Amino acid sequence: MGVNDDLLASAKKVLDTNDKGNYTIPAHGLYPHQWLWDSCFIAIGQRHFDVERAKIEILSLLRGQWKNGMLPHIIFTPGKKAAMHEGHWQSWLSPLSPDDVSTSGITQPPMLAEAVVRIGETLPLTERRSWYGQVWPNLLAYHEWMYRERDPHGEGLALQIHPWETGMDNTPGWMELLGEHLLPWWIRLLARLHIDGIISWFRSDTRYVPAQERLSNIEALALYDTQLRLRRKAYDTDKILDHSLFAVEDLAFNCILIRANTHLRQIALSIRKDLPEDLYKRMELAEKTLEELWDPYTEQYYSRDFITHRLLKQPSVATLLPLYAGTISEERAKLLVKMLENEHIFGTAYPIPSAPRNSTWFNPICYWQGPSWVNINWLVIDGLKRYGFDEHAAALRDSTLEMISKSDCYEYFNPMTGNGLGTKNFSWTAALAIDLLAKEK
Ligand code: 2M8
Repeated sequence: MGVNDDLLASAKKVLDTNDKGNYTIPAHGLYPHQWLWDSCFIAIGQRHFDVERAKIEILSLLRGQWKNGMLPHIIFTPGKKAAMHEGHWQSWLSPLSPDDVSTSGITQPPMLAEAVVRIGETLPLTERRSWYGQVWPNLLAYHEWMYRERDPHGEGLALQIHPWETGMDNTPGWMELLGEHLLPWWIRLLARLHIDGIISWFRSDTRYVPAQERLSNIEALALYDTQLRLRRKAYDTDKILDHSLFAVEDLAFNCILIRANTHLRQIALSIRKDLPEDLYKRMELAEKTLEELWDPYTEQYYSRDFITHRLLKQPSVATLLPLYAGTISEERAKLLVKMLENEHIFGTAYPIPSAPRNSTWFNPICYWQGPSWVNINWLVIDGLKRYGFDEHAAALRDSTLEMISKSDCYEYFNPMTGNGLGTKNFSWTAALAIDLLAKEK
């Protein structure tokens, strides 16, 4: 067997191990529930060997949809206690939550349309249309919710109310923002007195993964405190924004949404559905508003504070995701590719570091503050190809596969050495390895 066959076999084994029948958990121990963008990436891999199972992965996400259209970021496996569990979220506090499953009260990057289309690509035309028709009402309701609730001023960008919604939990920009003025006094006091070590006793994530590879105690507390504030408002966006603390327009999230909008339009065309006019307009506006996130001085895109409209100029790998959105000019795409090549920024032995090497935050082993992540690489590879940077895309695909072959399906990787970090047997790494291998043929 060749190296790629070995990788394919071990990746399939990971997905098998994490398969709960109708959905796949990201990993045993640390992540025993169903996560939104994880399942979308998982289905993108599953479609290559069992397209019916891939459909089920997506349909099982839809069982968590709230009455207002929101897709929650977690659907809980009953009775499983982990760092995240149903009692912590209490989604039943909201009348909009689904009746028969417990979920979180926030969303995650909208990868759903991408997964739906990738599954569709593997189906013959008639079956593809019936697949699109099957998920259409839920998909449309999700996008309508996004613009109705998360773009209340009709500006074209969706806002996120918790770092967990962006999927990049402790990315430097969020930690800087929380640290600036959003932390309650008691967390500041713990930090100042250096007694946050006691928090380690209450953390379950560091039982599975070395503490230095996860968020710091203060960062973990900050995220939990932000979550409790959302729970107190029963996850009602209006009430949350009244006393808004964390409210950002995340660059990565909005790039994924713009790409999802493109897919939504194509799906609508293929099954002869009309998009509601208001949604259509919002989707067009989104592409224009993305350009407001461009900073001409540093020549890159950033996330933005929802309230003040200040650009949050703490660079991260999100900087490259406008390539995936696919609506920026070729000129700007070239500038982003230059950053990807630059060895002082993103050009490591095993790219792409989640925080640039020249950032004061860069830490090659800490979660979203330096390690390379396979899902982000996958998004960037897709974007590079669409802008015609085929060689860059192939090089990134090869180094990504090499990193996984070398270390196995870890959650994230040291960008300097390619060593695996976080939890082992991680589903999206496995699923996207399968997808990248399929594209090699
Ligand atoms: C991580 O996030 C969860 C909270 O949602 C956690 O820290 O417990 C992130 O890497 C996120 O992007 C991912 O979806 C999730 C499950 O893999 O884990």
